[in-house]
Amino acid sequence: MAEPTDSTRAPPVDLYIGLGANLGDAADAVRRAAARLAQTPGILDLRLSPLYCSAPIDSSGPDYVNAVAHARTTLDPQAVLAVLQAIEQVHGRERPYRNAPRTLDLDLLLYGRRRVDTANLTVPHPRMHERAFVLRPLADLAPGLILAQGHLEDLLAACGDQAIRPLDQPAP
Ligand code: A4P
Ligand code: MG
Repeated sequence: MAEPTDSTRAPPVDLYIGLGANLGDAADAVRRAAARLAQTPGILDLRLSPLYCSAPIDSSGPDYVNAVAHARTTLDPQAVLAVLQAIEQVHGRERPYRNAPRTLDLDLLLYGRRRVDTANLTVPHPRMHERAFVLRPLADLAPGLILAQGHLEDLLAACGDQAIRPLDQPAP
């Protein structure tokens, strides 16, 4: 069968991915995961936010390193999830229990304006709007973004009790 022409292919979709780690060299894991994502066919023009240090939310262990990446993608949401899980595996991710400390966690936050609700994938990520460790780096990449729950900056202001600081800023 003939390859579809470019005009039959869907245009790339804006993709936001949350990156987090709190075991081992977490900053290195986040940077290397972003580099792997950037090299993945179908993931285009990847930009990584600054890295942040954040206290665990509903989780345990050391502080997390968190960031958000923006890219454009020609992959469908399930294919993106498969890419994220493959990269987590390369980084030795284990899942002893929910919200356990982790060498690397990659979450599909937003896939354009698409909503996905299947057994293994919910998009937008159902908890992103209440977490400073997602909203703060997201605001660096997409200031003024409007989520279903409201304006990004308003949602971030509502998370004022969650401790987060730029990674290069010493702890108070
Ligand atoms: N899954 C469904 N939707 C998605 C999605 N949009 N992106 C499924 C990625 N995965 C999605 O994920 C469990 C299942 O969720 C997967 O099999 C996938 O099919 P997981 O990564 O194995 O488990 P998890 O990370 O322990 O659970 P979950 O629900 O992803 O946890 P959260 O809500 O993401 O929270 N505190 C700080 N400071 N920084 C953090 O990064 N992260 C968490 C994890 C908690 N506290 C944190 C941080
Ligand atoms: Mg996860």
